[in-house]
Amino acid sequence: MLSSAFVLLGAALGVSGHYTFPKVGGGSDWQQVRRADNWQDNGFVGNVNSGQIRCFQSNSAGASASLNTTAGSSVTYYSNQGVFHPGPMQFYLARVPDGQSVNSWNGDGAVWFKVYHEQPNFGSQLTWPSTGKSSFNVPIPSCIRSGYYLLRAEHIAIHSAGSSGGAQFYVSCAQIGVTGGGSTDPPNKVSFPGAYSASDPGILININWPIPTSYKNPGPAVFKC
Ligand SMILES: *[C@@H]1O[C@H](CO)[C@@H](O)[C@H](O)[C@H]1NC(C)=O
Ligand SMILES: [Cu+2]
Repeated sequence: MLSSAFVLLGAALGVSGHYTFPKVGGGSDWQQVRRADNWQDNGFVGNVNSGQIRCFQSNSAGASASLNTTAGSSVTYYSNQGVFHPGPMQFYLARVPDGQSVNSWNGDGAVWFKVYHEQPNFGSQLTWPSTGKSSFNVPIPSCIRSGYYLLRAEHIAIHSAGSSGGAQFYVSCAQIGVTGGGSTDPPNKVSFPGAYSASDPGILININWPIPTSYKNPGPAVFKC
């Protein structure tokens, strides 16, 4: 009785975390996605300088499997429940260096390039294409090299991002093998942590007043072949 009252209170105040991104393709939860530290509590990363901002892991433990896909196709990434906070979905790829294993590589260095981010619709309030969705099609660029990659899913919840540290990052990394690729090594890659600053305009932002008329996605531009 008491504990359920606390759960309700937590939900009403929005203090509890809310979703994970545990699955890709036809797999099961945390099979091809590395088990994130929030797998039980649905929590979020609040500090952009934390090591957890990369894959929401403290240990870089590999997944038990990888999902193979073809360059130029797309991968479906799933959340465990509908995304309901306002804010952008974003996806990044990082290629596992030759000679290293996708099961143990930790994603260190300026190796991440963005393959997707969403923009809101502007009006009397911002609305986001991701709201209510629990599956997301991630485009795998046709020109990138074949090989293994980490695919990083991120939803940045900005409902209380008007003060520094208020944005909530829901993150996980899937292991994917890409076949049929080209020879392009995307430019301007970034590191995690490092890609974001707490004062980035898309991270420190009050979406309630005044209602923004533009939104700058955190991180680099989306890579296009
Ligand atoms: C999966 O992708 C990797 C990386 O491109 C490749 O080496 C491997 O042969 C692929 N596996 C299958 C079953 O196609
Ligand atoms: Cu929440």
